[in-house]
Amino acid sequence: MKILVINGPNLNLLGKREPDIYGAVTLDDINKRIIALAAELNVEVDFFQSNHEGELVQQIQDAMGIYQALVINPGAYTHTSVALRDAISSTGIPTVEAHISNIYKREEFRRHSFISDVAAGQITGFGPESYLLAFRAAVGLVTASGKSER
Ligand code: CA2
Repeated sequence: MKILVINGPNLNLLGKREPDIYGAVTLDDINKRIIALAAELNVEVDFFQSNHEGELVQQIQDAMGIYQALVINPGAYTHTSVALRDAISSTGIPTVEAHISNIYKREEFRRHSFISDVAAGQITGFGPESYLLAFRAAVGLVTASGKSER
């Protein structure tokens, strides 16, 4: 089983700016934790981060036939991107949406996600742990679908 973890704009700054909102843990630290979890669960994992909407769309398209599930934190594109939504929806790859902060406890504009109703589910507000919960959920989805050997 192969799972791709995708991060959108500005998430490369984690641990380097605004630690009061997003914490002191870097994206590299989070990815190391995910690698450890993937080893424990005996699945493969790759990572992709981009600040560019089109690159994120392309990566989702390129994931078809390679990855059985996606974990995505679309960053601010969560609240703006019909293109990302359409990419997830049209590829049909089971996707778990993850957010570090609780998007429902912040500004009103963060309360709407263009991704949530094309994702299998959403995990929001658990800090870096959101990624690990989302990863476990993604593995569970693939296992339940019986497609882990493809
Ligand atoms: O809580 C999340 O994971 C978000 O997806 C993070 C996005 C925000 O626009 C979403 O509403 C919720 C922002 C990511 C920005 O990351 C930064 C990290 C460090 C310093 C500055 C920005």
